[in-house]
Amino acid sequence: MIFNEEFETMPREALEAIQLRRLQATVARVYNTVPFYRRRFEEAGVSPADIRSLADLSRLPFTTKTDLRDNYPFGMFAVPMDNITRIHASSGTTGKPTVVGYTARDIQAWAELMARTLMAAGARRDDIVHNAYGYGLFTGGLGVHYGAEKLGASVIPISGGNTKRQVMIMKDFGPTILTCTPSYALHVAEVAAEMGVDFGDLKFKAGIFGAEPWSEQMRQEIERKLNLKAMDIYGLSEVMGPGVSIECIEAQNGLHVFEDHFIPEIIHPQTGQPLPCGTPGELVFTTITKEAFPVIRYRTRDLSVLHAEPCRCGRTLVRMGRIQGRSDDMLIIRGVNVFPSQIESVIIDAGHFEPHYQLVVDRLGNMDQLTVRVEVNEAMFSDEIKNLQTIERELERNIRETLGVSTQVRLVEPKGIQRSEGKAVRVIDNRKL
Ligand code: DLL
Repeated sequence: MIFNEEFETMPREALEAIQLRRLQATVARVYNTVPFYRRRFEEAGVSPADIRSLADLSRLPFTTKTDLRDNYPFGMFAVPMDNITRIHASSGTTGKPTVVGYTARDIQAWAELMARTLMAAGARRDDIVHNAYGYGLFTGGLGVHYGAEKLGASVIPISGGNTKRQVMIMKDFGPTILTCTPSYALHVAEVAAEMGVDFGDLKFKAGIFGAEPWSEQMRQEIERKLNLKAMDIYGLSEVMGPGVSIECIEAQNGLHVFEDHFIPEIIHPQTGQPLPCGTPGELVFTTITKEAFPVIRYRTRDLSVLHAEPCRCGRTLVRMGRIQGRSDDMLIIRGVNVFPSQIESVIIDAGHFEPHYQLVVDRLGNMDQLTVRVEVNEAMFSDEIKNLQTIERELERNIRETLGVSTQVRLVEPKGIQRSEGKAVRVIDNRKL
C-alpha cells in the first residue's frame, strides 16, 4: 500500500516540474536569508536566476559538514528563531554536534514522509510500532514516533535500552512493527533467547532498521532470528532525519528516495563530478521543501548508487542502493581500501560466528595491522582449541581472498563484544592516538 499515491507514483515529467519549481524557490530563499549561502554562491559566480533547469543544480557549490560546524549552532537557519519549533543534533564522534532546526511545517512534512516510510515497509493503521530508536536529540525516536501517529498506528515510545523490559513489553503488548538499529535488533534477539522468549511466538511482521551500516547477510540473520521482514531505512539529521529513503516490502531491493522533497545526486568522491545512475559514488542531497534548515548539495560521505528503473511496488521514485560505507569510514590498510561492511559479509558467510565484531587498527612501526575481533557462536565455543584455531586461520584466509588484505583474526567468547543500544561501534582506529 502507498501512503501518498499522488506523489509516490507521479510520472517522471510531472515530478521533475515540481522539483524544479521547489528547487528554484529554495535557492532564492537561502540566497536571501542565509549569509553563508549568499557568499558561497557569489564565490561560485552563480545566482538564483541561473537555475533554469534541474541540470543547473550542478552549478551550485557543495555544502559540507565543516560548513555546518563553522556556523554552529544556528548560523545555517533560514528562518528567525521564533519560527523554529524543534531542534535536533547529531552526536558526531568528534567535536561539536551538528545542529538542525525545524519549523512547524517542517515537522508536518517529516511526519508525512515517515508515514510514507512506515507504510512502504508494511505498516498499517492497525499496527503497533515498538519504537526502540533513541528519543532525544537523535532524530530516530521522534522521527518514527510522529510518522506512526500520522499513519494512525499505535506507537510504543520505548526508546533504547533496558532490553529485558523491552522483551517483556514485546511479549505482553504484541507489537507488530519493530524500529531500531540493526545491531540493537540482534542484541534484543539475544536477550530474548536468554529469557526463554521465542520470536516465533511474538507478533512482529516487519522491522525497520537503519541509522548505521549493515549488510545483506546481516539482514538474513535478523530475518531468521527475529522472524520478521527486515527493511532498510536511511536518513541523516542534516537532511531531515529518518525518512529520506526506505525499502518497499514488495521488492526489498533499494531504498526509494522521496524526491518530491529531496533531490539526490551521486558524485565522484574525489573530483566532485556528478555521476550517472548505476555508477557508485558519494550521495549528495538538496532539500527542496525544508523551511528552517534547507541544505544545498550536502555531501553525505555515504557511498551508494542510484537506480532509475521502475520498481514492482508501483513507486516511480528513484532507488538508492544499500549504503556501502562512508568515504571517511573506509580503512586504508597497507594501501588496500577496506569497508567494515565487506568484512561483516565474510564473517557472517562463514557460519561459525555471531554478527558481533570489531575492527581494531594499529600501526606497528610503519605497518598497519588490522585485527578482526569476532564472537564465536555457542556451538563453536565449546569446541576444542585446535578447531578454534583452524577457524581463525580460515577466516583470515577468506578475508584475504575476498578483500585482498591480510588481517589477524582474534576469536572472542560469546557476548565478549560490547553491545550498543543505538549505533554500534565497529572500528577502533588506534593510529590516530
Ligand atoms: O541516523 C537518522 C536515522 C534514524 C536513520 C533512524 C535511520 C533510522 P544521523 O545520526 O545524523 O541520522 O546519522 C546519519 O547514519 O549519514 C549514514 O552514515 C548513517 N546511516 C543512516 N541510515 C543508514 C542506513 C540518522 N540505512 C548517518 N545504512 C548517515 C547505512 C546509515 N548507514
